[in-house]
Amino acid sequence: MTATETTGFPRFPRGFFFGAATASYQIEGAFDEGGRGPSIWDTYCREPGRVADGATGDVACDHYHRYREDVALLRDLGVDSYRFSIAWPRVQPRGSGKANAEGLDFYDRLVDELLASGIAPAATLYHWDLPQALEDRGGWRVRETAERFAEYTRLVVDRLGDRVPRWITLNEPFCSAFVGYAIGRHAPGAREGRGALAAAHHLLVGHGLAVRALREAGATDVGITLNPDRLLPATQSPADLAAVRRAETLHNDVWLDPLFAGRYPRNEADTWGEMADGSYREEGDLELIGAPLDFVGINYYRPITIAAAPHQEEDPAARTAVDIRVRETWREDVRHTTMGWPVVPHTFTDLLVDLKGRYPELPPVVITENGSAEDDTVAEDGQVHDADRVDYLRDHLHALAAAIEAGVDVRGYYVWSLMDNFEWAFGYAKRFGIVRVDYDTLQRLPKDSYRWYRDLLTDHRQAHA
Ligand code: IFM
Repeated sequence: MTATETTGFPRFPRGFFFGAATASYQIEGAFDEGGRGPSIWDTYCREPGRVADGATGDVACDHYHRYREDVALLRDLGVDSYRFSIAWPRVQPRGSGKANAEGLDFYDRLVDELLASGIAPAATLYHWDLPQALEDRGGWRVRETAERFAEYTRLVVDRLGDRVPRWITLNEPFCSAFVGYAIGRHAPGAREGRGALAAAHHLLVGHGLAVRALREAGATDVGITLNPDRLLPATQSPADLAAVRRAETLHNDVWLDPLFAGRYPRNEADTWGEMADGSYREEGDLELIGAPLDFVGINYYRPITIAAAPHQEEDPAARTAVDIRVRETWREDVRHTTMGWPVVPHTFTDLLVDLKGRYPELPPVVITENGSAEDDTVAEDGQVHDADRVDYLRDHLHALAAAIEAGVDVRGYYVWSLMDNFEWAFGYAKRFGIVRVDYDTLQRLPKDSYRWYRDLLTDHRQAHA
């Protein structure tokens, strides 16, 4: 069978690894246990109207107490690796100073449990849960946060570096900077212009400093996770094409250019004008940010179709926000997941091939997230028959295999997510898991997609036996 046939399992090269991913605030719960301090998400969730149904991560999936059961699910699934994130406020409750031993103890136990189950831990150092105390001092708008991030990284790698083989500095800094500081749909909920651009830069500086700390501790498999988008114009009109170029700057070039091309994005003045004054940059930052990586993590879910939109000059908030005058349009021709995201698998291949063409220095790729939120229900037989998710995963894995055949060096794939969890501003309304979580009883129930993924992994092993 070739990788482009979409029936049956796609084929991956020998040595290709498979995993499942989660993130601390989305699953752990235990928000006030073990000396954990408040994060920006604890604060944001308590602000009325921010999160659907007033949901919080206070309990989430209670993974903090049930991690053994979750590792057993991973073991039965047969994954090679588990990608989780470390909650900075568990390690440094106020974002600076000495480590909170109890916080590190939790990750120590988790890592040992994974290793005992034959699963390689992959730790993300920052998946959006900034200690609130640091936000109170300016958050990612200020360079000090990048320096604190390096300090925190050192504490974590000193404790876990002997057993965690793979490290990811940041998850989707696009969301931290722009969804958090420009459009306010994520914590801390700010709507700013220059503040968001400064946050983007300081996240990259924090990444560079963290890489340095990890290298000093001897880490040899280090990367960053980005969510570059496949941006398509709604029409071929000059206005829509210009809107796509602005969106490219924001979604892609801000991150990829400094990391893999040694430059700041070329279109930033056209996109933001004076707001992008660069005053937050210092000499040497580009060298720091562009230090070689062992892999780049890519999270991919859907393409975005872009049309030009007028400046919202009547909205005072929009005037100060990072306003790129674009809007996403709905596609009539394809299925959408419950996130409202269009399912167009070949765009996954296109994105990866295009990235490789545009960034010759791109390191090997690891897909650190891919999956879909679907309308799951428990059937009369007590099972979740999530056929739409199985189709989504199968078609995207075929698209990934096609990118590899086309010459992109992809080393592994993590499904998002191991289990249903707190989907940020959507609360618990969106289910991405291959394991269902009953939020009343906290019981876990593997879905059909879990069994499909397990069979894929078995097939992969047999093919290379
Ligand atoms: O749940 C999120 C995750 O935290 C980051 N990447 C996208 C996922 C789905 O929205």
